[in-house]
Amino acid sequence: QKDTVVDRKTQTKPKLERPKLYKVILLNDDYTPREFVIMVLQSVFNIGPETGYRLMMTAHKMGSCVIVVCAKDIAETKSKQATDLAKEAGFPLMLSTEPEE
Ligand code: NFA
Repeated sequence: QKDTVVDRKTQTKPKLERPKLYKVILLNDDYTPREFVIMVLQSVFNIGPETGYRLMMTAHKMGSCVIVVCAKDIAETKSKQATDLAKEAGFPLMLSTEPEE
């Protein structure tokens, strides 16, 4: 049987579904100290002090703030790590995840 030759121009690229991305959201509360929030952003997300301060203040004023957008498992692991750090220190700080549009 002869090989079928497909013109490169008529070939279609296989379309791979890209995995949905998730937002990690910092939620404001009345009790977690500002400095502690900045420290958690630093240690869990490698976010420096200036950006950390800005994100913390955004959540403080607006009620919540998107910290990072990433794969679902990473988003869930990091939000749990951050929430657990706060829990161990006795603060009610919460981070949640939600899928991007
Ligand atoms: N609202 C907190 C306070 O005034 C600070 C805070 C910011 C907590 C962002 C949680 C998230 N100490």
